[in-house]
Amino acid sequence: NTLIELSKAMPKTELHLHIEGTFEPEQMFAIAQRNNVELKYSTVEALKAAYQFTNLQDFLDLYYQGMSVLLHEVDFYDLTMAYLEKVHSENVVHVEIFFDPQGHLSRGVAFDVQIKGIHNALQDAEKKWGMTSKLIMSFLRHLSEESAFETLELAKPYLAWIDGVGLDSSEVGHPPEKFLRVFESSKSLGLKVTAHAGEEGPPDYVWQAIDQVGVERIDHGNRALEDDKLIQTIKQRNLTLTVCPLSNLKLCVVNDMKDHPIKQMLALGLHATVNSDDPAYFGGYMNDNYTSLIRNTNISKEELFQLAKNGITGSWMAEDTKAMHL
Ligand code: ES4
Ligand code: ZN
Repeated sequence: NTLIELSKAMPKTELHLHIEGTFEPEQMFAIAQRNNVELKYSTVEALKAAYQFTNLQDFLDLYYQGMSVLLHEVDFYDLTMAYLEKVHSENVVHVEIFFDPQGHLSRGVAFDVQIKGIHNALQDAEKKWGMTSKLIMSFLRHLSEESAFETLELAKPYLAWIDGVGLDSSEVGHPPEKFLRVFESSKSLGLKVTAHAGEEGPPDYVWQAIDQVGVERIDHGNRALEDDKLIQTIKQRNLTLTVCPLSNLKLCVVNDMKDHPIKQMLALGLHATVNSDDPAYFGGYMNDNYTSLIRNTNISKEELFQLAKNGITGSWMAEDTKAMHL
């Protein structure tokens, strides 16, 4: 299939990627062993067999378990470098990755341990391959505003390494407005702002993200399509949607890849992009996401190019760097 070959060869960006969601079972067992940590599953096969989710929470329960073997700086380095090597081989030239500091702080792993490991891997990828990156610290929305503020405080010595803040974890019941003040403080520190919205949560959460929080991007945004006025507003404000096809399928945000709304988003003039979210859990990395769209929808070459272009324009690269890629 020439479209598949084309999508593999295109230079791509990844704008929605949780580094803890790149934890492949084999690597998880290897790090568990060297850290003398016991996993709830005794084999790689048993763990993989548990990757059958019907919603976001099913997945998150396993995701938090999986990351519990990460203890030392080298663990964060190895995790990040394995991901970067993988996507370098897929012609990804720029990545903007989330990490969840609170998922590690709660287990006694210090902020500096986490960020040093991740940052050093990002730096090495730039030295080795010229792959550029941004790092986004994400607040866990099922935790309190106070906990998010404590996390922001811990990040202050590392602001030179952090480009923005995000909002992830269990969406329903934890609207963006819960974190309005944390996002205001983040912005005043010079951080960019994005949030997961409209993955499982209603269009109103997307409205809150854009009108109250003032996000520069929307992560997922699928349910924005239920509200015509919201669609027009997202379009008028040139907001990028970081869409995650295989994630949507695995978490039952869509029932069939044939019904994936990404072509509809493009037709509406929305700036949709293709991303892998948590590739180790959702059945594929960047190229697998494109391949699945090509196999299951009648997506055209022009649409594939548009998605890749949107990944450049919607990134947080400097404007002159974007121009170089376009
Ligand atoms: C996530 Cl797919 C998704 N949604 C919300 N929070 C997350 N954390 C990691 N992956
Ligand atoms: Zn996500």
